Amino acid sequence: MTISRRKAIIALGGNLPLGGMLPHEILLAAIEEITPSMGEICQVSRLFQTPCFPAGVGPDYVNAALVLDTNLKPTSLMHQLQAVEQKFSREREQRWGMRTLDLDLIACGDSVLPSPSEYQHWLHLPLELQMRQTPPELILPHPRLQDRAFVLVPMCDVCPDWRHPVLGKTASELCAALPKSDLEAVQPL
Ligand code: PH2
Ligand code: MG
Ligand code: MG
Repeated sequence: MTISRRKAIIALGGNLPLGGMLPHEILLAAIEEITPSMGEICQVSRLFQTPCFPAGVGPDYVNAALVLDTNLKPTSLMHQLQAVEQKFSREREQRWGMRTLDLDLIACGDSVLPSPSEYQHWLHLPLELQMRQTPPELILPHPRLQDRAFVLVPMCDVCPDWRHPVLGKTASELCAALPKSDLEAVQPL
C-alpha cells in the first residue's frame, strides 16, 4: 500500500488571551502541540497583527500559517486540529466570534472537497449567507481564502507558489489581487 503524503496548509489565528498567555504566545504554543503523528512541519510563517474581520467586532488578531507534510486524511487532520484548539480553551460559540485559538485547514495539496460542484456552491455564497451558514462538512480549499489578507499574507511566507486548484492562481497572485489597504493592514509582529 502506498501512503499518500500531501502538503496541508494551516492558518492560525487568535484574538483573546488565555490565563497569562497573549495571543502570539498561544499561537507559538499551539505549533508545539502539532505532533509528529499529525505530520512534519515544513515551514512556519512570521506572526502578523491583523485587524479583526468583520471590522470593529473585536480586538486585532495575531495570524500565521504553516505547511504540514502529512499522510492524514483531511477530515482526520481537521479533527486533530480541533483537539489542539480545545487544549487552548477554544469555545465554539459564535460564528466569526472572538477566540483564543483558531486552526483552520486551508488546503490539502490540490484537493477539492467534498466535490467540485459543492465547492462551487460555497465559493459563490453571498456574504449575507456566509455570515449565517456554516458548511456541514469540510470544504477545501477554504472557500474564503482568496478574500482574506490575514490568510494570504502569511501563506505568501510559506507557500507563495501553491496554486489554487479551482481559481488557478498562486497564493502570491491571489494576494496581489487584494486591495492595497487590506495588505498594508497586515503587519509583522
Ligand atoms: N478569523 C475569523 C474571523 N475574523 N479576523 C482576523 N483578522 N483574523 C482571523 O483569523 C479571523 C478574523 C474566524 O475564524
Ligand atoms: Mg476555524
Ligand atoms: Mg477561521
